[in-house]
Amino acid sequence: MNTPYDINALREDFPILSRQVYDRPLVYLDNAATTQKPRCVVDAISREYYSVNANVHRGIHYLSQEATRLHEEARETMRSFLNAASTAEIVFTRGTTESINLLATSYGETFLKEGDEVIVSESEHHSNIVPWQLLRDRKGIVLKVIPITDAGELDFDAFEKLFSDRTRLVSLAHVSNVLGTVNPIRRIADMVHAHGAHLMVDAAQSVPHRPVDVAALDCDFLAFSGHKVYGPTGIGVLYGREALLEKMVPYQGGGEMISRVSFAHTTYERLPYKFEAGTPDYVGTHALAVALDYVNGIGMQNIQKHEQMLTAYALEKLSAVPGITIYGHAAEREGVVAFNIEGIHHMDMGTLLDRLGIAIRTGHHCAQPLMQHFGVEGMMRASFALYNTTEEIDALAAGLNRLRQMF
Ligand code: 7TS
Repeated sequence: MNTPYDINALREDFPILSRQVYDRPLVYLDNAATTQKPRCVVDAISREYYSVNANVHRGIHYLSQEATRLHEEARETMRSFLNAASTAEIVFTRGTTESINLLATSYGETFLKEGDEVIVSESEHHSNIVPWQLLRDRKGIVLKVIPITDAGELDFDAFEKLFSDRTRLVSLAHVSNVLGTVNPIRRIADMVHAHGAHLMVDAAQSVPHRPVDVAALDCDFLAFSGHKVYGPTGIGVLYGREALLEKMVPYQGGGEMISRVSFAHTTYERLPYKFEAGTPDYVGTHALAVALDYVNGIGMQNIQKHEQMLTAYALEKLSAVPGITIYGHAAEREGVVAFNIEGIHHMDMGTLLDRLGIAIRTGHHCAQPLMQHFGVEGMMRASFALYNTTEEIDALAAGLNRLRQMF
């Protein structure tokens, strides 16, 4: 296998990859759901709990100051990772879902009136659909939907026609969690800005797989989850342009986000703290920074090259499985391959593959409108990470062939 790094050495960093399930070596191909964690990330978590732990931003004592330093250094790591202009633009959240809910609530409350329009696409994850529907119920906004082509790409002619003088925000995935399609965000940002609207990017499936630079993309907001990029669960980021975040009302109220409180009047903290009510997951932020340093150590370009090779290999191998339908064939895609096999329910196949030690995702992938587009209830999905190998894809293809003959 021609990889830009020593994959066997690197797999050693992930202890879980050498465990067995059902007495078979684990083949973990469910990375779009969550990635496994390198030892350095798990160690950072235990090290902080064992030797640093104290609440941040409030203690005069040594431990609190050290925990605060790790937490704020982590914010700088996120800023640099995304190439944001300032740490004021990096809001810590629980993950992509919370980031989008924060945006829908705060942006919606601040900028949107009844009849204003938000545009999403047919291939969004539910977390980039439902928060906007909740906002529609609260404020009477209009939600418009960009259709996709059968290749799984945005239909740009239809997209252009959706804009009106009431369009305020477009919210789109950078990479589809089902089809792997990469949306041309820079081109979209130019379109959106030409119409005087703002662009939110759901980068849950791009940040783990390709360099993401908010300045180069020229997006106004961007969200990602730590657990999909080798970091811990329960921590994520909302990036927002400072000038917009500055105007937006807070999402939640409580400690940390205030400047002065009295019963008559409360003033809010400066950015980004205005959006971070309550004790933050300061261990999670530090561990996520360690994960991003780990990724940077390998090199995002190297990871992307390796995963592109795996994706091409998987598309070739899986295409040869009789009766297979692979969904989407976008010109630019990341390491996600969704498929069905004629006559076999995706859940049955997933259950049997699991018995062979092969972990894939089955079901609607939190994208039911996309399932409706393809006229299916669900799909199987294999998704790759920096530690996957062509041998694991061979195991998947062999498993599919073997099980298909059984049915
Ligand atoms: N947006 C996209 C594009 C996603 O793929 C996911 C999670 C989310 C948002 C939500 O992220 P969370 O960390 O807040 O849950 N996607 C998947 C998946 O494809 N399988 O499991 C979770």
